[in-house]
Amino acid sequence: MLFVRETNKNYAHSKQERGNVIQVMKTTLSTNLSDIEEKIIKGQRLDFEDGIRLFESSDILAVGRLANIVRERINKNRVYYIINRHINYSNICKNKCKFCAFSREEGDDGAYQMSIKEILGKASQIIQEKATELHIVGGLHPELGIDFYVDMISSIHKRFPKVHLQAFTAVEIAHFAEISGITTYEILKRLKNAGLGSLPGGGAEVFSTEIRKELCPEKLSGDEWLNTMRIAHNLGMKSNATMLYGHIEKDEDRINHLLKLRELQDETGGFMTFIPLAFHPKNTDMKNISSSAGLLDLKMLAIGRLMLDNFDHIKAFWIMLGIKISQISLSFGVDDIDGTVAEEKITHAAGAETPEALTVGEIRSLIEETGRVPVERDTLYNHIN
Ligand code: V47
Ligand code: SF4
Repeated sequence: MLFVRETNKNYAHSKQERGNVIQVMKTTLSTNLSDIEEKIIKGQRLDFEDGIRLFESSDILAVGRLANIVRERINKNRVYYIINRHINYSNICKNKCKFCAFSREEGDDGAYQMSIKEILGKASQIIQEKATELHIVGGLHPELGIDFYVDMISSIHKRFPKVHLQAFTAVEIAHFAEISGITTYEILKRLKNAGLGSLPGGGAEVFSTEIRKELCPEKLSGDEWLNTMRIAHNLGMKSNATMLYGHIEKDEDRINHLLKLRELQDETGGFMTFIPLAFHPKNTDMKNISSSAGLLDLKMLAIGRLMLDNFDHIKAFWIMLGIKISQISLSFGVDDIDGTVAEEKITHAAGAETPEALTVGEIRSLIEETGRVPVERDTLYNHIN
């Protein structure tokens, strides 16, 4: 409730003021973006150079207004949210990504691995919350093979057959294949048969080989991430896509990342939503880098909307962006604000100051204050009620 009072104070004081903001947005398109605007209005695809120019533009309202055209063309005035629960089942990880404050070695202080019984205990809270999705991700355990993960998914699926299980990033899937000595295709088929519904978008980071070498050399390559998603899509499973930004990447790395996602989407059509993830430096090996500023957050979302013309949805993950930027992003290309989340460990280990959960009432209020219409969805974007 505190949150609702605070947003009432800070944003969208009256319809008149909201109208003024919209008017400013309509009249500030700088002429050097007018050819890009023309392409957008005609529904033409933007290229690498267009993307770079959008990043270089200091006219954030113009970039936002362009993204808003596409956003309203695809999703009208709707803002999607989901009642979900995150379960980060273990922080034990054999990798040491420089940007990660979550992972621990086995036996370290604070290292944990939930048993299937504990995971079922966490999952059972969805009943009173009326959640439709469990979002399950964790570290790369150096010993556990695929049987543990198949058992995890089938136990949850048997107990809660109506709940959609969105679990395991492409990084975890590739790790299960390696440690179990079977193909990625076999891993995904076994998990799908056990009840896995879709894959979350994590682990993509930035596809650039140089940046991965610097930040996460042990992690699968960008092409391997994309290929894991290709296999999942070909098996009939949908997935999300992310990009970690606000660290050492440059504009060209961001645009190349988006173009690779767009290319795979042209091929498979299996991505549901793009989620730019704002780097949180606290407690990581990169704590000298400052957190991304609001301007970059809004640009990432808006340019994601403009470049990914074949993605239906752009999500602001409020846990990482903060509630205020997430609310404003609804005029900068975003049509999805994730969900109630309830317990998130990865960003909070890296210093996120957001709460670990929002109530449905809080989510709906923050959407309604922007003049948009909140729509509860399930994982696959079917409308609920
Ligand atoms: O894979 C790790 C990133 C991801 C940090 O698919 C960090 O709907 C910021 O993928 N600062 C996990 N990010 C979270 C994720 C996700 C979140 C919400 C929704 C969806 C979805 C996916 O978080 C990791 C990594 O890329 N990450 N450390 C950090 N310090
Ligand atoms: Fe492990 Fe994922 Fe953290 Fe990298 S980002 S250290 S793979 S938990």
